Amino acid sequence: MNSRTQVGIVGAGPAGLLLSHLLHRAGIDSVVLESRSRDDVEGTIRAGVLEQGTVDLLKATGVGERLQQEGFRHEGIYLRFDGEDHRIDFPALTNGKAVTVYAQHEVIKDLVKARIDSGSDIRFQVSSVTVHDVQSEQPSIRYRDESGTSHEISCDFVAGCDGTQGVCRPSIPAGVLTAYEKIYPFGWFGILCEAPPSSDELIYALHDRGFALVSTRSPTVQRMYCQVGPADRVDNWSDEVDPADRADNWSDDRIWEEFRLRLATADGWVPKEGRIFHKVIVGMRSFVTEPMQFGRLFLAGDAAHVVPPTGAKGLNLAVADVRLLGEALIEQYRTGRNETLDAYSATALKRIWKAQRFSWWMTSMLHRFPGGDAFQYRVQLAELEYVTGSTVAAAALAENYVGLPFQ
Ligand code: RFL
Ligand code: PHB
Repeated sequence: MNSRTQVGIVGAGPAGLLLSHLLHRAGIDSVVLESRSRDDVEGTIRAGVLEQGTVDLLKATGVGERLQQEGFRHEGIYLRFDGEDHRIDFPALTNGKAVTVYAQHEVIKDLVKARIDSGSDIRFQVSSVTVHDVQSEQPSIRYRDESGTSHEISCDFVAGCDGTQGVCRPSIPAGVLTAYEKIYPFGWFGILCEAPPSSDELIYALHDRGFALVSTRSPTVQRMYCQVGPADRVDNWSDEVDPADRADNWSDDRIWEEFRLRLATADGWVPKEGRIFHKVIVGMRSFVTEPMQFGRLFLAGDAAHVVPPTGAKGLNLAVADVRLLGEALIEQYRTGRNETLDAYSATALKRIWKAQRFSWWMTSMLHRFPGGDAFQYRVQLAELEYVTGSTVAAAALAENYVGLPFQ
């Protein structure tokens, strides 16, 4: 079955859905193809921290209502080391900016609803997606629907928003892209539990036993992570590792014991415990592919780059990419001019590399590295002392955490 649209979008994650939304507002048609079901897409637990610019964009484009009601504005984070907290005050250091804690799957629900309410075309549970003729004026996407029927959509442009395991990037011929990658020798063990918040703001802790993070989702659901070693990971790096094989390594008692140890303070802080209902092990890597374009195929979000989660940047980068790509496509349709679209990759990569640097730096400062190098650990502690003791150093962290300007 053949059909036509203006922009064919592969992937209904934050990048694909938001791009479709931005294009729709400018009167441009798109079709979003997603391999998973709507329930799956809306139920995947991932990010939680939205930059100021992400929040402003979602609100300004009419998908920020629930975010405004249910999201939590956080005006700082704590860096905890040597058993003491040191607060980074975002508004004071960034001219009033802050972040909002609002789960990624809630952003997804808001975007899917907006797309469906406006009658737009999202096709879930598709398979065998392939992209064709992206170097011509008339690219196309082929796929099979849930019943196995083959479809072909011809379009003007294709947006590869299909994440780390997608098909768009691998469809680009060998030799066109350059990949830059760094794999870290540890992962994060993440939990969700039913408990009240342990802290009013996120706590990023460095302890002799490794990193720990106290985050939150709501007054009744908390998100916490701790660094785990290579022994807890599978051999190959993977985005999300099903912890089933290692769940026996991590009983609930062991998890709470580890959090109590790593987060201990001189004045006896302990996390508020509750039933753990979700466990995941997340691999840690930095990855960038350049350029983010091949002919009329444009890559955005995790399809083009990945950051370790320590800087809370992945979702925010996906949003920044499609903001830029959306503007460039809108300009192309309105004026027929290609300059902004041709500059998409170079413009996006400037900010992406800065977010890569920040995520790598936060990761390097806050984790124990295997090998037990005592010198490196002392330098990390000195860096934390410096960042929390110097206003300019604290401002550099705050400026990056709340999000660098879009352009
Ligand atoms: P996604 O969200 O992976 O969406 C891609 C979509 O494409 C679909 N897909 C296909 N569809 C059709 N055909 C194919 N062949 C397909 N292949 C794939 C997939 O099913 C999926 O629905 O990519 P996108 O849109 O680029 O968004 C990226 C973000 O999801 C990601 O960067 C963040 O979750 C990263 N991240 C965080 N980012 C933040 O900004 N702040 C945070 O606090 C934060 N915390 C995190 C995180 C990621 C984590 N994990 C689990 C990796 C915490 C964690 C634990
Ligand atoms: C989260 O709440 O999932 C979260 C928060 C901060 C991070 C990473 C993940 O840096």
